[in-house]
Amino acid sequence: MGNKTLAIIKPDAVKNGYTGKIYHRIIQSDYKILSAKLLKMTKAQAEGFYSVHQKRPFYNELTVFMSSGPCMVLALEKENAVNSWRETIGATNPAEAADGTIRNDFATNIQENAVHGSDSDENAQKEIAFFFSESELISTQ
Ligand code: IDP
Ligand code: MG
Repeated sequence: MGNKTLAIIKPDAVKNGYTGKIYHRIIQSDYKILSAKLLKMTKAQAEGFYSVHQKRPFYNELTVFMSSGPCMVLALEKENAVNSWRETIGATNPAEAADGTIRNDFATNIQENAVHGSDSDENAQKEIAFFFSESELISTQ
């Protein structure tokens, strides 16, 4: 059993029709999908999810964007899941994301950057609990 991380296929990627492609990459990169669901966050939910960024100048714009349309949230498991997933997605700014990363291939700009990834095991646990109950973390593999 590996560590867990929270991934989100953000509203820009869903709207642009990349959900299937990104889901496929996740499977190809050997993550176990413990759970996945499509949802549309309210503004308040997006504010809660990104509360660590509330002092940042982009906080309002970011939470408007994250509540602007459906996204897919996924609980992933893999050895070293947090760092591994951050490598798979690439840098926050797609202009700086390495070739072959999800953000390089599918992001629009630094805000609408296709996917989310947790930044530590501790935050991964909190973020997974934000969207999933224990009984939803099941895995198909
Ligand atoms: P991360 O998603 O790579 O962990 P964070 O710094 O945690 O990046 O920022 C959270 C999210 O806020 C980013 O994924 C992006 O959507 C948005 N964001 C980060 N920096 C900027 C910025 O300078 N302008 C607009 N949006 C930003
Ligand atoms: Mg972050």
